[in-house]
Amino acid sequence: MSDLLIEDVLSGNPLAVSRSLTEVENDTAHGRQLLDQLFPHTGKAHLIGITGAPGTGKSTLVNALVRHFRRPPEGSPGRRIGVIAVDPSSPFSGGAVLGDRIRMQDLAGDPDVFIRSTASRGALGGISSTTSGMVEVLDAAGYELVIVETVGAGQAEVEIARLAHTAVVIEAPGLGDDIQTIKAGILEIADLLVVNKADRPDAHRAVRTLQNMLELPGTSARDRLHHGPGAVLPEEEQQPQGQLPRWEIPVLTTVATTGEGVAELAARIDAHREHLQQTGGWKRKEQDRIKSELDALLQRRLVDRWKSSPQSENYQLVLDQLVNRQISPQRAVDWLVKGKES
Ligand SMILES: Nc1nc2c(ncn2[C@@H]2O[C@H](COP(=O)(O)OP(=O)(O)OP(=O)(O)O)[C@@H](O)[C@H]2O)c(=O)[nH]1
Ligand SMILES: [Mg+2]
Repeated sequence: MSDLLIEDVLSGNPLAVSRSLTEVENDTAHGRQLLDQLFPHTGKAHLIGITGAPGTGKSTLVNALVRHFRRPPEGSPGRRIGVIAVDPSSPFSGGAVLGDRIRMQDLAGDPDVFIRSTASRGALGGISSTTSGMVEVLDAAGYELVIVETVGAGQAEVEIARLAHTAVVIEAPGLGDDIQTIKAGILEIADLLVVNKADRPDAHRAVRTLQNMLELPGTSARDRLHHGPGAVLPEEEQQPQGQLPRWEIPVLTTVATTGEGVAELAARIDAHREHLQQTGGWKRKEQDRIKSELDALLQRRLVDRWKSSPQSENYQLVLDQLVNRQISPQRAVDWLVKGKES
């Protein structure tokens, strides 16, 4: 495949970007080759993960955020924004695919906004590695903000949000005290918490529940928070000697359908980027992300290699023996990797 396409991707040509995303999404040989060539040009974009339970208003909020970022204050240039919406394969949210398209349609005419839906594959690791590849394409193509929307339903989706520089967890009122994010464990990864649908009467309760949860001992949110949101601290406590300032996880409210609270959310997202850059967190997150991508690719490559080895044919036999307790798990793995007589 031609160098021309690489040049076109790097200059942000929407057609070239779109074609590259398709190659990467399908994990073709050409897609892998593209990623090889694009990788040196990545590392510039601010990656924002938006996650939360189905139907909390993530897509509507992403839409509102993109509009906000595209209407910058007088005198400053608007930022180029890429969005990847990872559609859940779960039948409960099956209708969301069409919904996302419709809601995001009004941004379609803007050449500096690129929106792509991708199907989640259900295979563990599958979503994460193709999604990070797709993020790399948008990053190399010069999109300064790359937003990834995932449903906080499973480990893989949580992983995607964790890999973003800024993880935004969306909640909606109506769940009472039984906030769904606890179950999925996604609260722990939040850099920002948002109660969307704040036009609903019980929104304040959701806010209070989240604030209380941030105070709970033993959660990583608490470790990072230390003091309740909005607490005014004496100067030296805010920044103990030799220690970097702590990020206080805010609990924000939005009404995605009207845009209320969206400017504040956008400002906090920018503030989080500045915080990361000032404290070295940006670099650390980059390293984590690259390491995690390497590990995932390594695992996949090794498993693929094993699958084409003669030993892999024994899998069912070994599994049967293992289930019948005729061999131990350790012996089973030895057999599958090295052969029976090992
Ligand atoms: N009242 C109210 N409704 C909202 C608000 N934000 C979104 N909605 C509605 O909530 C529904 C779900 O919104 P989506 O944006 O599709 O939610 P989502 O989280 O992306 O959904 P999935 O992708 O299926 O998980 C839609 O009918 C929206 O119009 C809000 O702030 N207030
Ligand atoms: Mg959605």
